[in-house]
Amino acid sequence: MDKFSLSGKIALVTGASYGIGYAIAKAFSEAGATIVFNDINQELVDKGLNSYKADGIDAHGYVCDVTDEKAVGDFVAKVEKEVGVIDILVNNAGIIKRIPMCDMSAEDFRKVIDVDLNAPFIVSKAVIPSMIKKGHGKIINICSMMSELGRETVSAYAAAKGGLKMLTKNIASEYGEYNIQCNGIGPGYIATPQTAPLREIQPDGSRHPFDKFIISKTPAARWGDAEDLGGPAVFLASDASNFVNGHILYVDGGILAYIGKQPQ
Ligand code: NAP
Ligand code: GCO
Repeated sequence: MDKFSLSGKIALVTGASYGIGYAIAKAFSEAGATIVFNDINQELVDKGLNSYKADGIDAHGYVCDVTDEKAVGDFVAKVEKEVGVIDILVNNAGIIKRIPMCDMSAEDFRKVIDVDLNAPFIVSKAVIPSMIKKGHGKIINICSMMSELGRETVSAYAAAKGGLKMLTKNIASEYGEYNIQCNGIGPGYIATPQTAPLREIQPDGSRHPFDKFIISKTPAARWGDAEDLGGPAVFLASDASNFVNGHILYVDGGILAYIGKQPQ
């Protein structure tokens, strides 16, 4: 079982003050890793540090906008000086803008692409050289159901997450010979702040229509919890997955396998 241990490893999880990133970082810590995370402002980093401390985790938090290539380069250099070379990178930071495509501005479209696709490229590019020197590395890109499926109002997000699936495969192809494995995790519908608008209780006290829709489309008949992603992430970050490369592991309760429950 030592193959699943992350002892002695330094893991960077981007955008991990809360949500899925936080849950993955917590699972990594429980597997022995040293946790480094960033968020977009000091308030969020402080919030994250307090949460990690409350969970008994001595995390290292930094302010960094993952879309800013120079800031990311400076951030990674600072981490390497203050903590050590990054062994595991999780490109988790992400945004979504739910707008019908023909109503969406090019600026909004570009912003989603910038955070959800360009940033994983920027951060991966910043950490790979040291992974090559060290002789190993793990990169995990947080993809989505929208890496495979479309739906109304998420054109930019789906384009970004579809692109992230192929960036994952390309990093795997280009850097596999250096013992760097790059894989993706495709969460299903997870109960986090990002999906809170889709689960809001209606004025009459009923569940949100989209909430009921997702329950009908998920064999597990529930939304995922961020903690459901911890184990799969530890697997992809550990030596247990050293021959897994370019794979997108869907952690979705079975959504992609299921046509959906017949309406009653
Ligand atoms: P979330 O609750 O919105 O958290 C995203 C985190 O990323 C926030 O801390 C956010 O900071 C940070 N962030 C955003 N832009 C950033 C930037 N430019 N630089 C640094 N940090 C930035 O989202 P989540 O639900 O935990 O999702 C995390 C990842 O999983 C995202 O990539 C998302 O697309 C993906 N995902 C989510 C679901 C789901 O159902 N929740 C399913 C599949 C995939 P702010 O608070 O300032 O925005
Ligand atoms: C949406 C949701 C989804 C989830 C996730 C599903 O509006 O459809 O936000 O996109 O965030 O990506 O895997």
